[in-house]
This record gives sequence, structure tokens and C-alpha cells, in this order.
Amino acid sequence: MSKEKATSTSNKNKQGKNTDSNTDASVAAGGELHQLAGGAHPALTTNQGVVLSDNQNSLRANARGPTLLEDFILREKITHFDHERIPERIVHARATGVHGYFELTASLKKYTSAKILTEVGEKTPVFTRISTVAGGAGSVDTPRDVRGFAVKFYTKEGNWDLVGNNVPVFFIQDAIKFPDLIHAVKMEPDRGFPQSATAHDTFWDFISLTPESMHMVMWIMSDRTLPRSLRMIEGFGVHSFRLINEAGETTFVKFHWRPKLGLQSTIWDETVKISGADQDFHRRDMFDAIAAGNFPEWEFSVQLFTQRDADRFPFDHLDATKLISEELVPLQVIGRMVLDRWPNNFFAETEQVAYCPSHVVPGIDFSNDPLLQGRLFSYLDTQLSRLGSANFHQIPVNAPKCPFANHQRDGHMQMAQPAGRVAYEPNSLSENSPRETPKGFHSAAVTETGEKGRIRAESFADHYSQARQFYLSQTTYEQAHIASALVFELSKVEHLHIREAMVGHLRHIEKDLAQRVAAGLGFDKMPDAPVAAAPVQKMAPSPALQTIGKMKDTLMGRAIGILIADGSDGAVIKKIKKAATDAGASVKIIAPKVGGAKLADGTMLAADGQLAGTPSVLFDAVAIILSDESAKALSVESAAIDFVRDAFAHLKAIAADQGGQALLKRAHVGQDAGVVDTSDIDAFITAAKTRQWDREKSVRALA
Ligand code: HDE
Repeated sequence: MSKEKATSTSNKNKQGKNTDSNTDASVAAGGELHQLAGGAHPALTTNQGVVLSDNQNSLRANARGPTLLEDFILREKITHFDHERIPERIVHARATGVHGYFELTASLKKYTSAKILTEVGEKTPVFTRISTVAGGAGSVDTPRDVRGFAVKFYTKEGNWDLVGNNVPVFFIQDAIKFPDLIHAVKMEPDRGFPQSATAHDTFWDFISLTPESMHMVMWIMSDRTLPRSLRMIEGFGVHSFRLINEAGETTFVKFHWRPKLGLQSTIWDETVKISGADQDFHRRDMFDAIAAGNFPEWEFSVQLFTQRDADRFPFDHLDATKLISEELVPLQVIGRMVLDRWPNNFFAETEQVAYCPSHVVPGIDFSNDPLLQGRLFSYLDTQLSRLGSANFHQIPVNAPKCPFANHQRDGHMQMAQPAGRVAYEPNSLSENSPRETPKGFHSAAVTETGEKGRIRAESFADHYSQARQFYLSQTTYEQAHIASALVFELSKVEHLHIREAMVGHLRHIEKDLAQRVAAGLGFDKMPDAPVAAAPVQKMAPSPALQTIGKMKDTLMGRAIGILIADGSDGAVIKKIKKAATDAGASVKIIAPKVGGAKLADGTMLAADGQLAGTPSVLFDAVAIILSDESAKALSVESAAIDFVRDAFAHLKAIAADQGGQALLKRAHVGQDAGVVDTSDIDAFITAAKTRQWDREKSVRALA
């Protein structure tokens, strides 16, 4: 007995020093902290504030006997643990959330009374959550998927949630189709896979029977859905909204976010390998950037147009499968968003944040887009099920930062303690209870006429024209990626009739695309095209729809990996590191052992990553600095061979010294303008700012 007691005490002594300052925050809500005599740590307590003397052993009848039901400490701890999870979001479960601020740089006073859009220079706190759509909360960061781009503005006039995506259009026109779309894309219900992938039968079955989704299909098969970093994606409000000014006049508006770092995507083969190398690639990238003080920034722009303008568009702006090109309505930059603070606690903030498109402020209102109209119902409803209470607005990340008061009362987990006798309005019993205010929220005074019914407007019938415009606006490299993505995805579809139906739709979009995909799928005969509900219009190409065209000529936000081993030249490593860092890149040293390598001059250089666990897919460009001897040793090491072969195949710049060149040769890596000698560091830095697009035809056959 006494021996066992001694063991438990020694466990406790092994605890070590706890330097986690978050302990304060988690106990603070409970009031005064119990202080251990003479210690700096707060006392560990139950949720009722009872100080614990033993957190290592449950209460037992004897040293080797049964555990007692009486152990309220064990039961409280385990019960809380059992309920740690809440239902994950049915869509957009996997995400990264960051705090920051929005600053208005140009006033929209002519169009809206909303202070957030009229008070230039005002900084409004925001919480931004960027997500994938299809996968569960524990899925990888880098599937081919749309990214959600949700911003909660804590304005002086209430919370405004702009719940958008990184693609400006959507799959469907009417909210009633959303559950079908999501059931089709999610893992198939009988087998429970695939997780977060569109490359399966049920998705393409639904899509092939839903012609309105063709424009969105072009976007998701493009490189937009393979972002290099969440700091390098655009955001779109998607729907038309309305602005209302002091005089009650309304103007339509579309909202856009543009990343300061420009757009960048990865190559499909690279994306697949990133998923294995680092499942948290995007979350880690954002975390590291915030920790390093490299705060991501987006420009905020609007497209403003009147009903009269809209009447002249060759499509209906209320149809969320259509976009308004920049050529038709130019973007006006009105502000910027900077994300600069990682949440204290992932669950409390990123998981519990509750966005609702219905959260708008006076001066902003909705359009009749039938998809948006459905969303106005869905999000509030989903919060009730996920967060379990109509009081979800009291959770700190959801609470407005302006005063709020009303007569809503009680409910699950009520945190407030409203005083007084009156909980209704109007009343004559209270001097200071909240009252309605004429300057409060007003809906746009819009006249609605026409026949009620389950009707799809004629103006929503054109499903192919903008899909065609998107495809024809891309660079030839991007067109090849779209065709190849379709071949890849449809090759995973088991049912031939679904593959054929899809190629039939592509015939309406662009003959060349249909032929490339048909050839890639091994069809010897072109399938029939379905009947189009409206003629395909010829629309002028819009270069703003490209991804490559929006890549910035910079190393800011990018990462360079330097592969070294024993005997590497320290002076060359230093020079490359400095040039890359000066150009704004982050640099990591990779060596066969994480402890580092002994350089030619005898000094040790510690590594940031071990070769086997740090493949080149994690970098935008690489340098290979090796002694002849190390190059020889690494030429029989598959991780080293993959490192250089993948860097080349993923169109990255490679700098190599003599030893590096020897490794490239042994790995059968070719030579082109993107493979440079370490003596020409400027050439390396220039090449590292882009991808070697022309190389692609030499490394893979694209459709
Ligand atoms: Fe969502 N969507 N959605 N959605 N959506 C949700 O709300 C829904 C749509 C978007 O980071 C859910 O809180 C319907 C378009 C984002 O927390 C749910 C329809 C766009 C996020 C829901 C759509 C989006 C969601 C799940 C068709 C781009 C994540 C959890 C009418 C403009 C927000 C939740 C976050 C989340 C419903 C279509 C974007 C179920 C019914 C179009 C970024 O309420």
C-alpha cells in the first residue's frame, strides 16, 4: 500500500513547469483564482472551484480495487470530456480562423448609410474564417475544393457577416437544390468515402443532370481550387446585395476581396503530395505567417450598378451561377482587411463562430437572388442545431462589440442576468427599457408584383455562355489544367453514361475542350450534346478570370527550401538565404538529419526539417547545395531524388552548385531557364518568383 502511494506522489512531482499562460484565461471566468501556497501557478480546481489535491489517480476502494461512483472529480472531468465536441458544420467544417481589422479607404456615402462603408479611416474588428467545403473537420487542407471566405465585421451598428467563397459563382440557382448538391458531393452514404473529393460517381451524376452548374464546374476544375496559401486567394460575396442611402435610394452591389500577395495555385500532382506531406498545410502557413508578423491583407472592392444597368446585362444578376465581369462593371477599391491575430483557442473561436448571411446592418439589404433568400433561413437554423441554443450570440466570438438590448429572455445557457420587471415592449413600467428607433434597420422599399409559384425565371436559362467565357479567358496552360482535371475526375467515375453526359455538356461550352476530354477518357465517338435551354452567347474574354494572370512577381509570402548535407558550402548557403530573405521569402534548411550538417568549413548548421519529412512540395523554389561526396550518397536516397524531381515537375526554380547539379543529373532532371547555377543568385530569385510554365509539356502529358 505505502509503495503504491509513493508512486502516485512521484507522478505528481514529474509534472514539470507549466508555462502556458492560457491557464489564466480558462480559469478567469470562474472568478478568483486559488493560489498554491508559495507557487506561481493557480490551483487546479473542479468547475465548482474546489481545489484538487490529486489529478493523477481516481478514487478507489483500495489500491487495486474498483473505482468509486462517489468520485465526483473523476465524473466531472470525464463528463466534460465526453461532451467536448459539438456537431461539425455539415459543410465548411474544415477551416482556419483569424482575427484582424477592416479599414475603409473610400466612402460610399452616396449609396449607403452603413457607417462601416462611410467612415473613412475607421478600423472595424473582424473575424475571418476560411474553409474547405466538402471534407469533415479533420480532413486535409488541400483537396480540390472551393474555399469559404467568411468575414464577421463587428461594426458600431451591429455585426455584419459577409459569408462568401473564393469563387464568384455557385453550382445551383435555387436554395431548394442545396441539400441534393451536398449529398452528392459528400462521401457516398453506403460506403463512407471519398472524404473531401468531387472525383466520384454521385457528384458527377448530380452535376451531369444539372446544367446550371456548368459555369461553376469550369471554376472548380481550374487551379482556383488548388490554392498555394489561404493568403493567396480571392473572396467574393457571390450574390448581389443592395445598399440603401439616407434618402432610401437603393443600388445593387457585389463584394470582392483581392489578396495583396496576388493569386497563386499549386499543380495538381503537387497538391496531392502536399496532402500527404502536411495535412495542415494551409493552417500552418497562416499560423506561421501571423506568428512572423507577415499579416495577410486583402483589398475590399465593390461593383455598383442600378436596376437600369442590370436590365442591359446579357444575363440575370439574381442568378448566382453568373458573374458580372470587371469589363462590364469595374471594381472600386473602398477598403482593406488585415488579419493580424491568431485566436487564443481554436474551439472557442474558429469552431463556435456562427456566420449568418442574414446578419446585415442598416444601409445594407438583400437582393431577390433565390439562393441568397434560402441562405437567409439556413444559417440561423444551423447555428441552433450546432451550438444548441438561441443564445449563441452571447459566445464572445459571436457577440456584437456595440451595445445590444432587447426583450428576448431565458433559453439554454443564458449568460446574461437582465434586471427588472419588464420584458416586453411597449410598456409603461420602465423608464429605461429598450425601444424601437426610427433610424434603425429598414428594408429596401421594393415593389413586388407577379404570380406566386414554383417558377424558374426565363432569364436564368442560359447555362453555358459564361462557362465558355471563363474557359476562353484562361491562358493555354490553365486551359490544359481544366481539361486534365476533368479527365482525372471523370476517370474516377465508374458509370460510363455519366462520363458521356459530362462530355455532352462540354460540347456546348467549347468544342476543343470537349474533344480534349473525350480523347483523355478514351472515347472513340463524341457523345451527344443535351438540348440547351438557351442559345450560347459569345462573350468577350475577361483576363481577370485567370489565376496565372493574377500571380504577383514577388517572393513575398513564398518559401524557399535549401537542401544541404555534410560538406556543403556554408558561404553559398548564406548568400542564397540572404537574397531570398531580402526578397521577402521565408527560408528553411533541409538536411538528411534534423540535427543539421557539418559544413565544408567544419561548422555545424542546424536544419529546420529532415529530408524524409520535408519534401520539396512544401516550397516554392529550392536550392541544392551539396559536396560531391554527399551528392553521391544522396543519389541512392529516394527522398533526395524525389525532392529534386518533384521540384522540377512542379515547375519550380532550382538553384544548384556543382554537387547539386550532380544530384540533378543522377535524378534525370532536365535543364532549362529555371534551373540555374548558384553563382547567379539574381537569376534564381527572378525564376523563383514564378513557375516555369513552359516546362510543363516536358514533364507531363496534359489533356
Ligand atoms: Fe453556405 N452554409 N449554404 N454557402 N456557407 C453553411 O452554415 C447553405 C452557399 C458558406 O465559416 C452552413 O454555419 C445553403 C453559398 C460559407 O462558418 C449552412 C446554401 C456560399 C460557410 C449553409 C448555401 C456559401 C457556409 C453550414 C444554398 C458562398 C462557412 C455551417 C442556399 C456565397 C461559414 C454554417 C463558416 C456554411 C447553408 C450556399 C458560403 C448549412 C442552404 C452560395 C463560407 O447553413
